[in-house]
Amino acid sequence: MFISNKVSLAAIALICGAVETGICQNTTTKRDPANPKPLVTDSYTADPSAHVFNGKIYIYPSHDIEANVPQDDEGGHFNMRDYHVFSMDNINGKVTDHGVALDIKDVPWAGRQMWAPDAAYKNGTYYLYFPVKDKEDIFRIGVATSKSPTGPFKAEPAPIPGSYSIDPAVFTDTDGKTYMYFGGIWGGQLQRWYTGTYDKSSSTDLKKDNEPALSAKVARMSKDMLKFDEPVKDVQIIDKDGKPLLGGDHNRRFFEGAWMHKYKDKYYFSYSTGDTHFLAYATSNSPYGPFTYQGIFMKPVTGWTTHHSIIEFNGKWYIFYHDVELSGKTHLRNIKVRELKRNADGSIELITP
Ligand code: FUB
Repeated sequence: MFISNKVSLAAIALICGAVETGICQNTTTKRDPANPKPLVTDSYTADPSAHVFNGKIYIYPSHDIEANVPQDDEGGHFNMRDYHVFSMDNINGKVTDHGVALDIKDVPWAGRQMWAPDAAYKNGTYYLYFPVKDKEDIFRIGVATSKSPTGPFKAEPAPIPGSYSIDPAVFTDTDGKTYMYFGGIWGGQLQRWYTGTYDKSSSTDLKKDNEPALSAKVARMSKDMLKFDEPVKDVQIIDKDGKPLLGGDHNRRFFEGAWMHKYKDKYYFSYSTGDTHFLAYATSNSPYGPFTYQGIFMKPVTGWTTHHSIIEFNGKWYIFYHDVELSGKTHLRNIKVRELKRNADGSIELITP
C-alpha cells in the first residue's frame, strides 16, 4: 500500500541544490485543498508545529533521516539529528527552508533522537523547545533561544529542570501566560515516570487497562520561558459522564503529540491516539482541564505516526500534519497542511485524509 517516490525526491533535490548548506525554496504555489501535497519535497519532515509570527507562518518540524536503525516499539528508527525551520508568507505560498536551526552536536547534554519540537515568542526572543534523549537515554525537554524565528538557536546548557518525555507544545493564552503540554507513551517513555521516578522496565504502556489512562502533562512556564513555574500536572481527559478515559480505551486515550488552541474562549486539547492512529480532541473552560472528550477529527494517515498542529491565519483555521506519501516509510515523513473546518457548535469537522 505504501508508494516509493525516491525518484521525484532526488529530482527536486537537484533543482533545489542547496538543501544541506543553506536556503532552499520549494516554488509550489497552487495547492489543492481536497488533496494536499507535501509542503517540503527535498528533505523529510514530520511533526509540524506551526505558528504565526509577525503575520507570517513558521513551521518547526522534526527532520527525518535514514539512519538505518531497525524499527521497534520504542521508535529507535526515528534517529533525527537536527532541526530546520520553514516559513510561508501565505497558505498557498512557497515554502522556504532556512537551513539548520539547531544541531544535536551543539546541545551539550544530548545523546540521541531529536524528536518533535515546538516554538514560542516572548519579549523579543524566540524559543525552540525540543525533546532529545540525554546521555543516559532518558528523554528530556531542552530549550534554545534566538532573536530570529528561523534561528540559529543557542541551546541552554541543561534540559528544563523537571522535564521528561517528549512532544512539547507551547501555548500562550490571551492573558499572556504560557503553558507547556508534553508527554508521549511507548517510545516517549511517559509510562516510565508513573511512580514519579524513572523506571526503565516498561517499553510500551502501563498495561493496566481498567485504570485511568496515562495523562499528558502541563506546566505554566516561568517569565523567562526557560523553566516550569509550578509542579507538573496531569492533563485529565474525561468522558461525557465525567469518568476518566481508561488505559484500555486505545481509540480515545492520549498517546502523544499534544496541541492546544483556543476558540471562542474554549480550550481545545488535541492529540494522537498512537496505536489506533487517530487525531482526537477534548475541550475545557480551563487550560488545565479536565478536558471532556469530544471525538476524533482526523482518520489515520499513511504511516504509523500521526502528529499535528492547529493555527488561525487570516481568519481561517488550518491543520498541519504529516504522512508518508513521499517515501512509503514510517520514519521518513512529509508535512502537509489543510483547512480545519468547524460546525456551528464549535465541534471540528472530521477529516478523512
Ligand atoms: O518524530 C518522532 C515521534 O513520532 C514524535 O515525537 C511523535 O509525536 C511521533 O510523531
